[in-house]
Amino acid sequence: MPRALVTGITGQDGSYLAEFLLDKGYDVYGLIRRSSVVTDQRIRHLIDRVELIDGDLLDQLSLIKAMRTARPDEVYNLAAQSFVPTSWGQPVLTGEFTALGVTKMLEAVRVADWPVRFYQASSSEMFGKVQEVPQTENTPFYPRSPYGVAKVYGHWITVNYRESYNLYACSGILFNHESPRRGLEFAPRKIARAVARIKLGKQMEIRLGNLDARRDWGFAGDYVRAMWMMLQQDAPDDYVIATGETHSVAEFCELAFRRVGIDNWRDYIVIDPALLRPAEVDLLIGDPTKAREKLGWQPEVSFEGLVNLMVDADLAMEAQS
Ligand code: NDP
Ligand code: GDR
Repeated sequence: MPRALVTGITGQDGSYLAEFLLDKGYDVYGLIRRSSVVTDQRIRHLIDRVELIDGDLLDQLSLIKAMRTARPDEVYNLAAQSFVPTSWGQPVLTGEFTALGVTKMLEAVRVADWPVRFYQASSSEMFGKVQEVPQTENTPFYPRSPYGVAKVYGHWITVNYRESYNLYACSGILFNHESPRRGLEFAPRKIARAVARIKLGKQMEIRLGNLDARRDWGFAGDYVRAMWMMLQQDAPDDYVIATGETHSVAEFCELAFRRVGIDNWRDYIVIDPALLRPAEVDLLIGDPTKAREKLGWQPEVSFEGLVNLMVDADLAMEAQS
């Protein structure tokens, strides 16, 4: 049985990746950090099938121990401080987790005395103020937040360990991907949940920031498949994972409200200046040609399909609570 160690297993992507790897017959180990509250909601249905190991990206020795316990063939480094606005409030912590945490995980992989393949969760936020449209693996980076800057470090240290130590290390440059398991603070989930609550009469309005920002949004379930595919190739490489379509936050709102039969959606939106960012990423659109041609990867869920599945899931959840 192949063995995998997933950092960030309690997050959105970690939960989908763990399901995917279990279905493929992997022994799945997940790194979990201590908390005074329970953080395993997204993987509770898998809890008897995965092995959780205590550890923290900030603690080098805990990562080395996790490697020794799991003895993985593949490491998926998904753990990070992943919310962009928080990165302005806590830039140092974001750098420690999201940038230096990658080096700590790579060091733990480097000292292992068996072959390990490594995946780093890089981000379209590295493109920031985009230098080219659409963005490819060769588009220069211009990050616009401490989070984006930290991810650029994580990307380059992954490339550097590949070149310095001949590690099988890949950087997946993933564009925004969403699901009903997305954190409540991210725009698509915030909108889907609010629309469901408005439909059910539990909420009157949605407070949002920039409605004009455009993102290339896909479904998380499709994107974790690409992570695995990257580690099954003959040689390690970096890939853009995206749909190749871009939509505004306003379009997301419009479709979400339409799903519940509300056309006058703008009447429910309140623009809150506190939600605007010090520096915005206005437009992202990825070119997934390399992933399609080399990995054979393609997304299966469309933009409208994604909006609908998220609103439907939140409607079902809100109707019960
Ligand atoms: P989430 O925010 O849902 O999950 C983050 C995970 O990291 C959680 O399991 C969290 O644990 C864990 N974590 C945070 N800090 C530490 C730490 N110091 N030590 C150990 N674990 C830690 O993120 P996603 O699942 O959405 O994203 C996964 C990765 O992909 C992240 O690196 C993100 O930056 C990146 N990414 C995400 C994209 C997206 O659209 N979703 C796009 C591109 C990149 P806990 O539950 O304890 O908080
Ligand atoms: P992003 O995702 O910053 O792209 O990072 P988010 O959903 O937070 O923002 C997308 C866009 O929506 C605009 N926006 C709002 N955003 C939030 N969160 N809340 C609001 O009320 C709101 N109103 C408008 C934002 O300004 C922005 O333009 C996500 C994260 O998962 C990162 O970890 C990942 O690397 C990138 O996607 C790719």
